[in-house]
Amino acid sequence: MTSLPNIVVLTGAGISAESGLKTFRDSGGLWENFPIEDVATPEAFSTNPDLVYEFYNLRRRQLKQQTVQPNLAHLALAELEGYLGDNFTLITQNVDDLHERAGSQRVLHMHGTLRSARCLTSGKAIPWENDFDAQTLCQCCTPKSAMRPDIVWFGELPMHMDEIYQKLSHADVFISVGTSGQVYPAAGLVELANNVGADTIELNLEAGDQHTNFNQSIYGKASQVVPQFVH
Ligand code: BV8
Repeated sequence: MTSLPNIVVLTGAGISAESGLKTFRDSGGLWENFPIEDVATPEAFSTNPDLVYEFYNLRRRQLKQQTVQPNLAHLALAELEGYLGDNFTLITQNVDDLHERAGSQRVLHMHGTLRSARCLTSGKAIPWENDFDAQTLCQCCTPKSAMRPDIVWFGELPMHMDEIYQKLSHADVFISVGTSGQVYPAAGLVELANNVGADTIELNLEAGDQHTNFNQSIYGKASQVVPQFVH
């Protein structure tokens, strides 16, 4: 019986673009109105917490709009997980829940998630659906402590890195979908995959910053190229 390949997939904002969620660096992207240093750093949170809370409250509200639904790329990856089981690993830089809503069971959100908050006392993540701000207190600690968005900001250690490196060390195939490859350590994962001899494939609208590090690249919209590749 032939063994199934170990496939590791990394997704970025481009996979959610056709679902109506802004990317970061395309024209009209998120960072156009909110420069990175103003909203996605611990320093920004300590100097202007209201702006940072509002940036993530705005994106959480957008995510809950009826028009924002998983697209064919999310669905194809959920199908691939169903077929490969434990031989499939999905890593995302995205903080939306579209992979889960498409049926993906195990999603490694290395930059955190919009639909949780983090207690500043215990560091625990708490499911969170609505807006919150500095006055909203955690229900998990006494005395009630403040919370922060459950997001990994620049200068902070991304989540699940031990598991990500462990899965990559056994990868036969590494597929990158919808990322500009500008943010580390996510952008460096393709080189780790190359180092273990994995076949590396870039599925993106255009060549990302890491395109020379991939064995092959297929350019086009994620909702078209991902299902074609998976099927
Ligand atoms: C770390 C928050 C170390 C979540 C994000 C100075 C100080 C400190 C660190 C650094 C520094 N200089 C450099 C660094 C490292 C830094 C970094 O890489 N900076 C870059 C800018 C150079 N990295 C970090 O700080 C990381 N932490 O290094 O910690 C450490 C070590 C030990 C102990 C403690 C600390 C943390 C990085 C995480 C930062 N958080 N966001 C949020 O607000 O959402 S990053 C942000 O960019 C998002 O998370 C996003 O996921 C990520 C990557 O962006 P993409 O997903 O690629 O999106 P983008 O718009 O760029 O590209 C979209 C692509 O899709 C495009 O290519 C487009 O063509 C394509 N596309 C568009 N439409 C479609 C499509 N493709 C297909 N179909 C379509 N329809």
